[in-house]
Amino acid sequence: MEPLTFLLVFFECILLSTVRANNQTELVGQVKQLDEKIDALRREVWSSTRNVPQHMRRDIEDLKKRSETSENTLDSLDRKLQLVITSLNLVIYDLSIIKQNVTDISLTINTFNERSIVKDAIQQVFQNQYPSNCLEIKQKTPKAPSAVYSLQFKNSSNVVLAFCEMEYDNGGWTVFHNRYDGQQDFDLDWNNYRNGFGNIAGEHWLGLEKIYQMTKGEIHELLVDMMGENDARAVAHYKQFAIGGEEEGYALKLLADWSGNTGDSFDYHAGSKFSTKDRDQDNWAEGNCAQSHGGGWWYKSCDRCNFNNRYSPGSQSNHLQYQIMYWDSFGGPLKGLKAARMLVRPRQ
Ligand SMILES: [Ca+2]
Repeated sequence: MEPLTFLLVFFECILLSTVRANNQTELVGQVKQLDEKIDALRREVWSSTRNVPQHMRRDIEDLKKRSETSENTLDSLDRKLQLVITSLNLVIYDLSIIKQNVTDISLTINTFNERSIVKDAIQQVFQNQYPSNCLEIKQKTPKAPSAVYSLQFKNSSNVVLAFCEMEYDNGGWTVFHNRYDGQQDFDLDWNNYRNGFGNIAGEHWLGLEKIYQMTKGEIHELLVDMMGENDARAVAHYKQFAIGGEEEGYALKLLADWSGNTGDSFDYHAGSKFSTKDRDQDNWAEGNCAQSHGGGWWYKSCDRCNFNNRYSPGSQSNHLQYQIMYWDSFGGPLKGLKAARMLVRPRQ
């Protein structure tokens, strides 16, 4: 390198380092100024905070306390509101029950009114004469409900009470046997079976004489209605049914044209006289079926069905075979029926 060039480079280096040194000094100065300004601001803020007036501090404290009190009050109100909501729910529930009760009462009143209207209509229709059977009531007043009615059988001066079934199979049926809870004793004598016993509106036997009076003038149909295990229902329907008078031993003198959803276990008894424990009219020469089996029935030697024996629903032990209310082709003699009815209606 030439001496001149060397000198130029030397001075350039000195110049550059001088500029750099001046810039650093300037920056340090600026930072210092900023620090001072920050310190001044801090002092100012501190001074402002300390200079908050005393009365304002009390107000702030007071506001704080009020806020806490308000929160407590709100919590208390919330709990009370929950109690009110719970009470309201209970009231709503009670109201729903009351509403249901009012509906029930209203329905009962309507039914009662309807029955009164129907009873009035029946009286007007028969003009103070008694209907001769339930079918006549049903035909003249189709809305007649199932209930107990006064009847006067044809060619008879006696007025009797009987229960009319007005819904099943178009109604018009007179019930002469009804059993469903075992309250009524059926192990009774001849006079009871002839005249009838029990509560006409509940468990009862209408009476052989009445069945005879009903069925002697015109051919009736017979409906046997049974309920077995698990409320299974079975019916046996005979288009022709009649019994003889007392001098004929109230014999089952007409039983024909069977139909139904179970077998015909009554046919075995067709033609048999009625027997009770004090009147043996059965075909068993050595004994009395009614004494051996229970209540009165159209025993032969002895039975394939019996609705007047002991009331004992469900499966039985062997010693009660044939001793219970049963139907041979609907459960057999070891299975007690839960309920049974026998109903008659003039054949149309
Ligand atoms: Ca006998």
